[in-house]
Amino acid sequence: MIRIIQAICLGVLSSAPVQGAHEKDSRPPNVLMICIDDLNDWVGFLGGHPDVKTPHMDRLAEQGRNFANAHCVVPVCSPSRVSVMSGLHATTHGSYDLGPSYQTIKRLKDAPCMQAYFKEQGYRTLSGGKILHHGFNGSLKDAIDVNLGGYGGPRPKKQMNWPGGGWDWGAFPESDDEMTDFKLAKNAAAALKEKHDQPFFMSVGIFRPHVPMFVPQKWFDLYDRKKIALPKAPLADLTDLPPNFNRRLNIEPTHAEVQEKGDWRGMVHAYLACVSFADMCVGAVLDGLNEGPNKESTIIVLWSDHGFHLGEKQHWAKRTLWEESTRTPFIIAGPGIEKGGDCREAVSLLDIYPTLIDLCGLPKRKELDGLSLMPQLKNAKAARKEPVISTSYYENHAIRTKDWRYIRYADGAEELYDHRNDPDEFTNLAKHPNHREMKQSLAKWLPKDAAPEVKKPGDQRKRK
Ligand SMILES: [Ca+2]
Ligand SMILES: [Ca+2]
Repeated sequence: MIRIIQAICLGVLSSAPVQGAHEKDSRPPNVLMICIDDLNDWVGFLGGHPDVKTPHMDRLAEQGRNFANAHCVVPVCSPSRVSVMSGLHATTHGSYDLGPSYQTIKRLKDAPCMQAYFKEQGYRTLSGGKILHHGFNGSLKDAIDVNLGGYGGPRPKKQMNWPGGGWDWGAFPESDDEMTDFKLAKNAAAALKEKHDQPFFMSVGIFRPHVPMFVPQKWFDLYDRKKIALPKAPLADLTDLPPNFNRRLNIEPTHAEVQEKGDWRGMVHAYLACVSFADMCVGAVLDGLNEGPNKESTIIVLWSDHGFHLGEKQHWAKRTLWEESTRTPFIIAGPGIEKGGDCREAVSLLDIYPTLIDLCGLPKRKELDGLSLMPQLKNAKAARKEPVISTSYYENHAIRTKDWRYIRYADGAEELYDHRNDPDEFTNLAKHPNHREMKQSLAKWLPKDAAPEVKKPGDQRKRK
Protein backbone atom coordinates (compact mmCIF):
# COMPACT_ATOMS: atom_id res chain seq x y z
CA MET A 1 0.00 0.00 0.00
CA ILE A 2 2.76 2.40 0.99
CA ARG A 3 4.56 1.58 -2.22
CA ILE A 4 1.45 2.37 -4.23
CA ILE A 5 1.00 5.70 -2.46
CA GLN A 6 4.67 6.51 -3.06
CA ALA A 7 4.35 5.61 -6.73
CA ILE A 8 1.38 7.95 -7.06
CA CYS A 9 3.33 10.65 -5.30
CA LEU A 10 6.37 10.19 -7.55
CA GLY A 11 4.17 10.39 -10.61
CA VAL A 12 2.56 13.60 -9.45
CA LEU A 13 5.89 15.19 -8.59
CA SER A 14 7.88 14.22 -11.63
CA SER A 15 5.25 15.31 -14.11
CA ALA A 16 4.34 18.55 -12.43
CA PRO A 17 7.25 20.93 -11.98
CA VAL A 18 6.87 23.16 -8.94
CA GLN A 19 3.23 22.30 -8.71
CA GLY A 20 2.92 23.03 -5.01
CA ALA A 21 -0.37 21.65 -3.79
CA HIS A 22 -0.41 17.88 -3.90
CA GLU A 23 -3.57 16.25 -5.05
CA LYS A 24 -6.00 15.20 -2.41
CA ASP A 25 -5.16 11.87 -0.80
CA SER A 26 -1.70 11.70 -2.35
CA ARG A 27 1.28 11.83 -0.09
CA PRO A 28 3.03 15.21 0.13
CA PRO A 29 6.80 15.37 -0.39
CA ASN A 30 9.28 15.02 2.45
CA VAL A 31 11.47 17.92 3.51
CA LEU A 32 15.20 17.73 4.22
CA MET A 33 16.35 21.00 5.75
CA ILE A 34 20.08 21.48 6.22
CA CYS A 35 21.23 24.61 8.00
CA ILE A 36 24.81 25.57 8.60
CA ASP A 37 26.04 27.83 11.38
CA ASP A 38 27.88 31.06 10.52
CA LEU A 39 28.51 30.09 6.90
CA ASN A 40 28.95 33.21 4.75
CA ASP A 41 29.14 33.36 0.97
CA TRP A 42 32.51 31.57 0.90
CA VAL A 43 31.06 28.70 -1.10
CA GLY A 44 31.78 27.90 -4.73
CA PHE A 45 28.23 28.60 -5.90
CA LEU A 46 28.22 32.16 -4.47
CA GLY A 47 31.79 33.05 -5.44
CA GLY A 48 32.57 34.76 -2.12
CA HIS A 49 36.14 33.43 -1.92
CA PRO A 50 38.32 32.47 -4.88
CA ASP A 51 39.98 29.48 -3.18
CA VAL A 52 37.14 27.81 -1.29
CA LYS A 53 36.33 24.17 -2.05
CA THR A 54 32.68 23.12 -1.56
CA PRO A 55 31.98 20.46 -4.23
CA HIS A 56 28.94 18.93 -2.51
CA MET A 57 27.02 22.14 -1.96
CA ASP A 58 28.03 23.36 -5.43
CA ARG A 59 26.46 20.23 -6.91
CA LEU A 60 23.27 20.80 -4.93
CA ALA A 61 23.13 24.41 -6.20
CA GLU A 62 23.41 23.10 -9.76
CA GLN A 63 20.60 20.65 -9.13
CA GLY A 64 18.15 23.25 -7.87
CA ARG A 65 17.54 26.97 -7.42
CA ASN A 66 20.47 28.92 -6.01
CA PHE A 67 19.10 32.06 -4.33
CA ALA A 68 22.27 34.07 -4.82
CA ASN A 69 21.01 37.21 -3.09
CA ALA A 70 19.50 35.76 0.11
CA HIS A 71 19.63 37.53 3.47
CA CYS A 72 18.98 36.72 7.09
CA VAL A 73 16.45 38.53 9.28
CA VAL A 74 18.92 39.21 12.10
CA PRO A 75 22.67 38.66 11.69
CA VAL A 76 23.12 36.64 14.86
CA CYS A 77 22.29 32.98 15.62
CA SER A 78 19.29 32.88 17.92
CA PRO A 79 16.99 35.58 16.51
CA SER A 80 17.85 34.54 12.95
CA ARG A 81 16.79 30.97 13.66
CA VAL A 82 13.74 32.01 15.69
CA SER A 83 12.65 34.11 12.70
CA VAL A 84 13.13 31.30 10.17
CA MET A 85 11.33 28.75 12.32
CA SER A 86 8.44 31.02 13.32
CA GLY A 87 8.17 32.64 9.88
CA LEU A 88 7.95 35.99 11.67
CA HIS A 89 10.31 38.96 11.47
CA ALA A 90 12.23 40.18 14.50
CA THR A 91 10.20 43.40 14.23
CA THR A 92 7.13 41.21 14.85
CA HIS A 93 8.44 38.96 17.65
CA GLY A 94 10.93 41.32 19.30
CA SER A 95 14.01 39.06 19.68
CA TYR A 96 17.06 40.91 18.35
CA ASP A 97 19.87 39.19 20.23
CA LEU A 98 20.95 35.88 21.74
CA GLY A 99 18.88 36.27 24.93
CA PRO A 100 15.38 34.83 24.84
CA SER A 101 14.46 31.36 23.58
CA TYR A 102 11.54 30.80 21.19
CA GLN A 103 9.45 29.31 23.99
CA THR A 104 9.77 32.39 26.21
CA ILE A 105 8.84 35.02 23.61
CA LYS A 106 5.24 36.04 24.30
CA ARG A 107 4.45 36.99 20.72
CA LEU A 108 5.34 33.46 19.61
CA LYS A 109 3.10 31.74 22.11
CA ASP A 110 0.56 30.83 19.44
CA ALA A 111 2.99 30.73 16.52
CA PRO A 112 3.85 27.11 15.73
CA CYS A 113 7.45 26.60 14.69
CA MET A 114 7.84 25.06 11.25
CA GLN A 115 8.46 21.57 12.63
CA ALA A 116 5.36 21.77 14.85
CA TYR A 117 3.22 22.93 11.94
CA PHE A 118 4.42 20.15 9.65
CA LYS A 119 3.83 17.65 12.43
CA GLU A 120 0.30 18.99 12.88
CA GLN A 121 -0.19 18.31 9.16
CA GLY A 122 0.79 14.65 9.45
CA TYR A 123 4.56 14.78 9.11
CA ARG A 124 7.06 12.83 11.19
CA THR A 125 9.72 15.23 12.43
CA LEU A 126 13.38 14.34 12.85
CA SER A 127 15.92 16.87 13.99
CA GLY A 128 19.53 17.08 15.13
CA GLY A 129 22.37 19.53 15.63
CA LYS A 130 21.88 23.27 15.91
CA ILE A 131 18.47 24.32 14.61
CA LEU A 132 17.11 26.63 17.30
CA HIS A 133 19.91 28.21 19.34
CA HIS A 134 18.23 27.13 22.59
CA GLY A 135 16.91 23.80 21.30
CA PHE A 136 13.41 22.34 21.22
CA ASN A 137 12.54 22.45 24.89
CA GLY A 138 9.55 23.30 27.04
CA SER A 139 6.49 23.97 24.90
CA LEU A 140 8.46 23.06 21.76
CA LYS A 141 9.51 19.65 23.02
CA ASP A 142 6.72 17.81 21.23
CA ALA A 143 7.62 19.40 17.88
CA ILE A 144 10.32 16.77 17.33
CA ASP A 145 9.61 13.02 17.10
CA VAL A 146 13.17 11.78 16.61
CA ASN A 147 16.38 13.34 17.92
CA LEU A 148 19.31 12.78 15.56
CA GLY A 149 22.01 14.16 17.88
CA GLY A 150 23.52 17.29 19.36
CA TYR A 151 26.17 19.76 18.28
CA GLY A 152 29.54 21.17 19.28
CA GLY A 153 32.87 19.59 20.06
CA PRO A 154 35.23 18.09 20.50
CA ARG A 155 37.75 20.63 21.76
CA PRO A 156 41.39 20.13 22.71
CA LYS A 157 42.24 20.41 26.41
CA LYS A 158 44.67 23.29 25.85
CA GLN A 159 44.25 26.43 23.76
CA MET A 160 46.01 26.00 20.43
CA ASN A 161 46.20 29.31 18.56
CA TRP A 162 44.21 31.97 20.44
CA PRO A 163 45.00 33.31 23.92
CA GLY A 164 41.69 32.27 25.52
CA GLY A 165 37.96 31.83 25.00
CA GLY A 166 35.86 30.65 22.11
CA TRP A 167 37.92 31.98 19.21
CA ASP A 168 40.54 29.25 19.25
CA TRP A 169 41.33 27.30 16.08
CA GLY A 170 43.55 24.55 14.74
CA ALA A 171 43.88 21.02 13.42
CA PHE A 172 41.94 18.86 15.90
CA PRO A 173 40.79 16.09 16.38
CA GLU A 174 42.57 13.34 14.44
CA SER A 175 39.63 12.07 12.39
CA ASP A 176 36.22 13.11 11.06
CA ASP A 177 34.64 10.25 13.01
CA GLU A 178 35.34 12.14 16.25
CA MET A 179 33.49 15.25 15.02
CA THR A 180 29.97 15.75 16.38
CA ASP A 181 28.84 17.23 13.06
CA PHE A 182 29.98 14.15 11.15
CA LYS A 183 28.27 11.81 13.63
CA LEU A 184 25.07 13.82 13.11
CA ALA A 185 25.47 13.65 9.31
CA LYS A 186 25.81 9.87 9.49
CA ASN A 187 22.72 9.55 11.72
CA ALA A 188 20.75 11.71 9.30
CA ALA A 189 22.02 9.69 6.32
CA ALA A 190 20.99 6.44 7.99
CA ALA A 191 17.47 7.77 8.63
CA LEU A 192 17.25 8.99 5.03
CA LYS A 193 18.04 5.49 3.77
CA GLU A 194 14.96 4.11 5.53
CA LYS A 195 11.41 3.97 4.27
CA HIS A 196 9.03 6.10 6.28
CA ASP A 197 5.33 5.38 6.73
CA GLN A 198 4.55 9.09 6.90
CA PRO A 199 6.04 12.04 5.06
CA PHE A 200 8.95 13.36 7.08
CA PHE A 201 10.44 16.76 7.90
CA MET A 202 14.09 16.35 8.79
CA SER A 203 16.18 19.27 10.01
CA VAL A 204 19.95 18.87 10.28
CA GLY A 205 21.97 21.71 11.82
CA ILE A 206 25.71 21.58 11.11
CA PHE A 207 27.75 23.62 13.59
CA ARG A 208 31.00 24.30 11.68
CA PRO A 209 32.29 26.74 10.49
CA HIS A 210 31.11 28.34 13.78
CA VAL A 211 33.98 29.01 16.19
CA PRO A 212 36.00 27.43 17.73
CA MET A 213 37.40 26.53 14.32
CA PHE A 214 38.68 23.01 14.94
CA VAL A 215 38.64 20.39 12.20
CA PRO A 216 41.07 17.57 11.36
CA GLN A 217 44.36 18.37 9.62
CA LYS A 218 43.26 17.06 6.25
CA TRP A 219 40.81 19.98 5.88
CA PHE A 220 43.64 22.47 6.47
CA ASP A 221 45.72 20.54 3.93
CA LEU A 222 43.17 21.30 1.22
CA TYR A 223 44.50 24.86 1.15
CA ASP A 224 47.96 26.32 0.73
CA ARG A 225 48.23 28.71 3.67
CA LYS A 226 50.74 30.94 1.87
CA LYS A 227 48.58 31.36 -1.22
CA ILE A 228 45.03 31.76 0.10
CA ALA A 229 43.46 35.13 -0.64
CA LEU A 230 42.78 37.40 2.33
CA PRO A 231 39.56 39.45 2.32
CA LYS A 232 39.70 43.01 1.07
CA ALA A 233 39.90 45.24 4.15
CA PRO A 234 41.28 48.66 3.22
CA LEU A 235 41.35 51.07 6.17
CA ALA A 236 40.16 53.84 3.84
CA ASP A 237 36.82 52.03 3.55
CA LEU A 238 35.92 53.29 7.02
CA THR A 239 36.21 56.99 6.25
CA ASP A 240 32.66 57.33 4.84
CA LEU A 241 30.93 55.28 7.56
CA PRO A 242 28.82 56.72 10.35
CA PRO A 243 30.70 56.14 13.60
CA ASN A 244 27.79 54.76 15.53
CA PHE A 245 27.06 51.15 14.84
CA ASN A 246 26.98 49.27 18.09
CA ARG A 247 30.67 48.52 18.13
CA ARG A 248 30.55 48.87 21.90
CA LEU A 249 28.18 45.90 22.06
CA ASN A 250 30.26 43.74 19.83
CA ILE A 251 31.37 40.62 21.66
CA GLU A 252 33.72 39.43 18.96
CA PRO A 253 37.38 40.39 18.56
CA THR A 254 38.18 43.50 16.56
CA HIS A 255 40.31 43.24 13.46
CA ALA A 256 43.11 45.02 15.33
CA GLU A 257 42.95 42.36 18.07
CA VAL A 258 43.07 39.57 15.52
CA GLN A 259 46.14 41.07 13.93
CA GLU A 260 47.79 41.72 17.28
CA LYS A 261 47.01 38.52 19.21
CA GLY A 262 46.41 36.14 16.43
CA ASP A 263 47.06 35.34 12.89
CA TRP A 264 44.69 36.74 10.26
CA ARG A 265 45.93 34.39 7.56
CA GLY A 266 45.73 31.42 9.92
CA MET A 267 42.14 32.24 10.87
CA VAL A 268 41.08 32.66 7.24
CA HIS A 269 42.77 29.30 6.58
CA ALA A 270 40.89 27.72 9.52
CA TYR A 271 37.54 29.14 8.34
CA LEU A 272 38.11 27.74 4.83
CA ALA A 273 39.06 24.36 6.34
CA CYS A 274 35.87 24.38 8.45
CA VAL A 275 33.72 25.32 5.43
CA SER A 276 35.10 22.37 3.45
CA PHE A 277 34.51 20.06 6.41
CA ALA A 278 30.90 21.29 6.69
CA ASP A 279 30.53 20.74 2.95
CA MET A 280 31.67 17.14 3.38
CA CYS A 281 29.00 16.69 6.10
CA VAL A 282 26.36 18.06 3.71
CA GLY A 283 27.63 15.57 1.12
CA ALA A 284 27.29 12.70 3.60
CA VAL A 285 23.66 13.64 4.34
CA LEU A 286 22.85 13.98 0.63
CA ASP A 287 24.51 10.60 -0.10
CA GLY A 288 22.11 9.05 2.41
CA LEU A 289 19.18 10.61 0.59
CA ASN A 290 20.45 9.60 -2.85
CA GLU A 291 21.15 6.02 -1.83
CA GLY A 292 17.74 5.48 -0.19
CA PRO A 293 14.12 5.26 -1.29
CA ASN A 294 13.25 8.93 -0.62
CA LYS A 295 15.31 10.70 -3.26
CA GLU A 296 12.46 11.34 -5.69
CA SER A 297 10.03 12.51 -3.04
CA THR A 298 12.14 14.88 -0.92
CA ILE A 299 12.48 18.66 -1.17
CA ILE A 300 15.90 19.86 -0.02
CA VAL A 301 16.45 23.30 1.47
CA LEU A 302 19.90 24.47 2.55
CA TRP A 303 20.66 27.77 4.29
CA SER A 304 22.92 29.39 6.86
CA ASP A 305 21.71 31.57 9.72
CA HIS A 306 23.77 34.66 8.68
CA GLY A 307 27.07 35.66 7.11
CA PHE A 308 30.47 36.23 8.69
CA HIS A 309 33.13 38.92 8.48
CA LEU A 310 36.79 37.90 8.47
CA GLY A 311 38.30 41.38 8.54
CA GLU A 312 36.14 43.21 5.98
CA LYS A 313 35.37 46.72 7.25
CA GLN A 314 37.86 45.92 10.06
CA HIS A 315 35.21 43.67 11.57
CA TRP A 316 34.93 40.03 12.61
CA ALA A 317 31.94 37.71 12.80
CA LYS A 318 28.40 39.05 12.50
CA ARG A 319 25.88 41.62 13.88
CA THR A 320 26.54 44.31 11.26
CA LEU A 321 24.06 45.32 8.56
CA TRP A 322 26.58 44.98 5.73
CA GLU A 323 26.59 42.34 3.02
CA GLU A 324 29.15 40.14 4.80
CA SER A 325 26.82 39.75 7.80
CA THR A 326 23.43 39.41 6.11
CA ARG A 327 24.14 37.40 2.96
CA THR A 328 23.71 33.66 3.30
CA PRO A 329 23.74 30.60 1.08
CA PHE A 330 20.18 29.45 0.29
CA ILE A 331 19.28 26.62 -2.08
CA ILE A 332 16.03 24.80 -2.76
CA ALA A 333 16.26 21.57 -4.77
CA GLY A 334 14.28 18.42 -5.29
CA PRO A 335 11.62 16.84 -7.44
CA GLY A 336 10.05 19.25 -9.90
CA ILE A 337 12.41 22.13 -9.13
CA GLU A 338 14.23 23.56 -12.12
CA LYS A 339 17.92 22.79 -12.30
CA GLY A 340 20.31 25.71 -12.41
CA GLY A 341 19.58 29.38 -13.06
CA ASP A 342 20.57 31.58 -10.16
CA CYS A 343 17.95 33.88 -8.67
CA ARG A 344 19.47 37.36 -8.26
CA GLU A 345 16.39 38.91 -6.69
CA ALA A 346 16.81 39.72 -3.01
CA VAL A 347 15.03 37.07 -0.93
CA SER A 348 14.76 36.49 2.81
CA LEU A 349 15.25 33.39 4.93
CA LEU A 350 11.75 34.28 6.17
CA ASP A 351 10.54 32.98 2.82
CA ILE A 352 11.49 29.39 3.66
CA TYR A 353 8.39 28.69 5.77
CA PRO A 354 5.70 29.86 3.29
CA THR A 355 7.62 28.33 0.36
CA LEU A 356 7.79 24.90 1.99
CA ILE A 357 4.09 25.14 2.83
CA ASP A 358 3.36 25.72 -0.86
CA LEU A 359 5.77 23.06 -2.11
CA CYS A 360 4.16 20.52 0.19
CA GLY A 361 0.60 21.70 -0.49
CA LEU A 362 -0.20 22.39 3.16
CA PRO A 363 -2.79 24.96 4.30
CA LYS A 364 -1.31 28.45 3.99
CA ARG A 365 -0.57 30.51 7.08
CA LYS A 366 -1.44 34.09 6.20
CA GLU A 367 0.10 35.51 9.36
CA LEU A 368 3.65 34.65 8.20
CA ASP A 369 5.88 37.63 7.35
CA GLY A 370 7.83 36.02 4.49
CA LEU A 371 6.74 35.56 0.88
CA SER A 372 6.41 32.27 -0.94
CA LEU A 373 9.19 31.85 -3.50
CA MET A 374 7.08 29.74 -5.85
CA PRO A 375 7.32 32.51 -8.51
CA GLN A 376 11.15 32.47 -8.27
CA LEU A 377 11.23 28.66 -8.36
CA LYS A 378 9.31 28.78 -11.63
CA ASN A 379 11.24 31.73 -13.05
CA ALA A 380 14.58 32.78 -11.55
CA LYS A 381 14.03 36.33 -12.75
CA ALA A 382 10.60 36.83 -11.16
CA ALA A 383 10.68 39.89 -8.91
CA ARG A 384 9.94 39.56 -5.19
CA LYS A 385 7.16 42.01 -4.38
CA GLU A 386 8.98 43.59 -1.46
CA PRO A 387 12.63 44.29 -0.62
CA VAL A 388 14.27 42.26 2.14
CA ILE A 389 14.65 43.77 5.60
CA SER A 390 17.46 42.72 7.95
CA THR A 391 17.58 44.11 11.47
CA SER A 392 20.41 44.23 14.00
CA TYR A 393 19.49 45.35 17.48
CA TYR A 394 16.35 47.43 17.96
CA GLU A 395 15.60 49.92 15.18
CA ASN A 396 18.69 49.43 13.02
CA HIS A 397 17.64 48.15 9.59
CA ALA A 398 19.05 47.29 6.18
CA ILE A 399 16.79 47.28 3.11
CA ARG A 400 18.14 45.09 0.30
CA THR A 401 16.85 44.94 -3.26
CA LYS A 402 18.37 43.25 -6.31
CA ASP A 403 20.89 46.08 -6.73
CA TRP A 404 20.85 48.27 -3.62
CA ARG A 405 21.47 48.21 0.10
CA TYR A 406 20.16 51.04 2.27
CA ILE A 407 20.98 51.09 5.99
CA ARG A 408 19.30 53.30 8.57
CA TYR A 409 20.51 53.20 12.16
CA ALA A 410 18.43 54.00 15.22
CA ASP A 411 20.03 57.45 15.49
CA GLY A 412 19.15 58.32 11.88
CA ALA A 413 22.61 57.72 10.33
CA GLU A 414 22.51 56.22 6.84
CA GLU A 415 24.46 54.21 4.30
CA LEU A 416 23.63 53.45 0.68
CA TYR A 417 25.44 51.05 -1.65
CA ASP A 418 25.01 50.27 -5.33
CA HIS A 419 25.78 46.58 -5.82
CA ARG A 420 25.88 46.87 -9.60
CA ASN A 421 29.37 48.34 -9.35
CA ASP A 422 30.28 48.12 -5.66
CA PRO A 423 29.82 44.53 -4.41
CA ASP A 424 32.22 45.19 -1.51
CA GLU A 425 30.17 48.16 -0.29
CA PHE A 426 33.21 50.41 -0.27
CA THR A 427 31.45 53.63 -1.33
CA ASN A 428 28.70 55.00 0.87
CA LEU A 429 26.39 56.99 -1.43
CA ALA A 430 23.93 58.09 1.26
CA LYS A 431 24.92 61.75 1.00
CA HIS A 432 25.18 61.83 -2.78
CA PRO A 433 22.50 64.11 -4.29
CA ASN A 434 22.11 61.89 -7.38
CA HIS A 435 20.77 59.06 -5.25
CA ARG A 436 18.34 60.97 -3.07
CA GLU A 437 15.29 59.51 -4.79
CA MET A 438 16.59 55.96 -4.59
CA LYS A 439 17.29 56.46 -0.91
CA GLN A 440 13.82 57.81 -0.28
CA SER A 441 12.14 54.97 -2.17
CA LEU A 442 14.05 52.42 -0.07
CA ALA A 443 13.42 54.29 3.18
CA LYS A 444 9.67 53.82 2.66
CA TRP A 445 10.16 50.16 3.59
CA LEU A 446 11.66 50.88 7.01
CA PRO A 447 9.54 49.13 9.66
CA LYS A 448 7.32 51.68 11.38
CA ASP A 449 6.17 49.81 14.44
CA ALA A 450 8.99 47.42 15.31
CA ALA A 451 8.25 45.25 18.33
CA PRO A 452 10.16 46.41 21.42
CA GLU A 453 13.04 44.17 22.37
CA VAL A 454 12.25 41.04 24.36
CA LYS A 455 15.07 40.46 26.79
CA LYS A 456 16.08 37.41 28.68
CA PRO A 457 15.12 37.82 32.35
CA GLY A 458 18.00 39.55 34.10
CA ASP A 459 19.48 40.98 30.92
CA GLN A 460 19.52 44.69 31.62
CA ARG A 461 22.01 45.77 28.98
CA LYS A 462 20.76 48.76 27.07
CA ARG A 463 20.11 48.43 23.37
CA LYS A 464 19.85 51.57 21.31
CA1 LIG B 1 25.19 31.54 13.70
CA1 LIG C 1 33.60 53.00 2.62
